[in-house]
Amino acid sequence: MIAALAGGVAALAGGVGGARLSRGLARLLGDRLSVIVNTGDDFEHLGLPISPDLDTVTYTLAGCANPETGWGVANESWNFMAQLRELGGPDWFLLGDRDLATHVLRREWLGQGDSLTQVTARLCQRHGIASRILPMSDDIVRTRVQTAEGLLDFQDYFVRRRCDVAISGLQFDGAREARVPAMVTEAITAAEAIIVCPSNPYVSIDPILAVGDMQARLLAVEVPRVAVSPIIGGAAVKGPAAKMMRELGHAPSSLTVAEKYHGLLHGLVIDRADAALADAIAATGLAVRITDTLMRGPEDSERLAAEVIAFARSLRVGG
Ligand code: FO1
Repeated sequence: MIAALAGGVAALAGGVGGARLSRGLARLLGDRLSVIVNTGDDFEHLGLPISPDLDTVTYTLAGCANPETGWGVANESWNFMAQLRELGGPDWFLLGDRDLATHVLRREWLGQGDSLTQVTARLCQRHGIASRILPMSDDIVRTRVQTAEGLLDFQDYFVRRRCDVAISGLQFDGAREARVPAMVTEAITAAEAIIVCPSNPYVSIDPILAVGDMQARLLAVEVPRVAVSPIIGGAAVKGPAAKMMRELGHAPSSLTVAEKYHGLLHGLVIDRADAALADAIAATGLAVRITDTLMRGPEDSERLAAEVIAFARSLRVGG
């Protein structure tokens, strides 16, 4: 644990890269970390409320995430899927037996009147997680992908279609009317730094920024706001971020990430492989920190988290 940043850190995250940096931040900050998580990927499947990014962050912080996929639970068994298949049920979205318990409990607790924030807090408590994992909203927001074949629901595009169709845009249905939960507002207000994790800027971070007055709230606090680029050497560490950049007319690079976050950030952490872009990124007005950003295991996560915190603390903001 480090004594710096006593007021805490608010991190914005979605997906595996976001979860892995959150893991490092959690190891350093414990209950002084709040992770604000994308719920635009959430959907209802087989009558169950699935929150993939919340669960990925929760399992990763609990140390029980599947290390190969990044999502789902380690040492999973697949009896439910095997039986579902045998009975002719939809088998394109894989729900492991252990993971299934999370979705069933979420259904139960939401049905009893708990908010998604409360459900997530209960799951965190049972996993022994000291950090706060906070859905970006308790209201329903759904990411939809604009393609030549029409509008696709996010999981339809991402999992069923394996991103096999070019995208022309994204929309976050319900985001404008959605409210920022009180606990998210408190986390942002108390934070001594805002950290945007190396998540996909288009489908993980943009939905968070689109919720109600989230962006205004983030901009209102005079603390350093830094991001870690999810792009290394022109490629995404995981997922379709680089492909999306190309399809949306941008070169897949950390410079594109810098331009995408223009106005939101004070600094960007990039990988050594992209050191040649540092001057161009600095010219956009951002401070730049160069380091190894690939996170293979918990030690990498912690080292990168410590660097990101030190970088944020080195930046003078406001006043
Ligand atoms: N991703 C896949 O590529 N295939 C799956 O079958 C799949 C199942 C799944 C189940 C639970 C869960 O929490 C996540 C799951 N994911 C799966 C990952 C997930 O849908 C995406 O990685 C995120 O939505 C993008 O961040």
